[in-house]
Amino acid sequence: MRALPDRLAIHGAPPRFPEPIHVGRPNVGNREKFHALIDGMLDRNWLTNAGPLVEEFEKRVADDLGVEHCVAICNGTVALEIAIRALGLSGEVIIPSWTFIATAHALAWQGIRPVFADIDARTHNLSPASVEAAITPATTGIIGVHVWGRPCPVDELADIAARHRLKLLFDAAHGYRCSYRGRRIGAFGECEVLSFHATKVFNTLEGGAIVTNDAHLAHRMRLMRNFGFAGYDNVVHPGTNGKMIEASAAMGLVNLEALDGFIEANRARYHVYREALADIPGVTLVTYDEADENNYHYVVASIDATSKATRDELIHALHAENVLARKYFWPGCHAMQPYAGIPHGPLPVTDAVAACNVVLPNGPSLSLDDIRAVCDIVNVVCRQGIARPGE
Ligand code: T4K
Repeated sequence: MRALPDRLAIHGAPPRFPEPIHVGRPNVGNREKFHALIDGMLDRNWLTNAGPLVEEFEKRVADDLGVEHCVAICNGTVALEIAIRALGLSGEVIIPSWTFIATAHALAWQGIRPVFADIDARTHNLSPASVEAAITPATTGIIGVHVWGRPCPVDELADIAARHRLKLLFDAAHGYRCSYRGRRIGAFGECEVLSFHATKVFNTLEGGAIVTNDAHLAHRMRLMRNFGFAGYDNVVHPGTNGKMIEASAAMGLVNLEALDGFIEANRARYHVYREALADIPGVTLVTYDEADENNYHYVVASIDATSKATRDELIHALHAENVLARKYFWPGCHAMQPYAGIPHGPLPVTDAVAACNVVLPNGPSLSLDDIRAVCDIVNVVCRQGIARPGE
């Protein structure tokens, strides 16, 4: 039986962790290999514009995910913008409100209205019924988001898209090395968009990519990420600057080699959380389906009314201990200032999840004992509550 802390930092004890521990600490592979790749880049004096490292990175990612084409982009948000434009979306596009704000911004930035649909309480992914109810004559597409790396209901969304002649793409920012019914995320819909931001399980410093089996779409997106240039002086398409730089591809090549280890470390820590949080009243972990491949990057819990502390009280107590747990994606995109005026259907599950969700730190930079210590704090706070004024 573990001895639980008898005093917490919110009550004046020193914080359990001397330095902050974060949800999104970067995973970094072999430094010597990274330095060697950077030296090679400097020797060639070729820093960006479809250099050899980016080409190699695209090939490796496409092979890894089992897709024909990978178009590397400077970040996931610009990758979304390019994919949306390349697919010709306009008018209204249905997305979950329960996603990182970039999914909504990538549409609104291009004059397209994001229409928010509700999610499933267990998986936190789009509810097909809510998507279908949100379709109007102005709808041109659906963006499914594989939230926490849990796959969307891909087949149901594909069926809705086909019946209503809508484009279907996926925001797979969380979904690298996760699978849906045995097939790796990356090959679904017209295309899927990846993020390799520093805080993702697999990072390229900043970075993103669009993966697809559609050769024409990939060709168009390659033009679009490079100002529409098809050779010197020959602009054949409207475009932007969405290129990935060589230094990012170097980081990507090194991290792809190390990815199995990152995921194994995540998985081991997720299982410690699962076991240690299992019997705490009011605390429920979002679980991963072991029949599928998962990257276990996000450890997500909900704190319901049977806990003695509210979600916000728990986060307050964790932050005092230097555990920087997050409320991703509170309060939901539909309630964020730029989108608060957009009409939407009922979002009861999104609102309920937003009120109780907490994302806990994970990753190889934390030891298993660190994770146990985080669980001890959750245990004490949620069983005992924290003293409120007047108590
Ligand atoms: N779609 C979805 C569903 C997404 O989740 C995202 C990004 C996107 C699209 C867009 O992809 P990108 O354009 O970003 O490629 C973070 C990330 O910035 C964001 O990439 C991610 N989703 C989102 C879920 O989380 P923040 O603002 O909450 O976290 P941030 O960047 O402040 O980092 C969190 C903590 O990690 C920091 O407090 C400290 C630590 N950290 C961070 C960085 C950057 C480090 O220790 N080292 C670092 O280098 O958004």
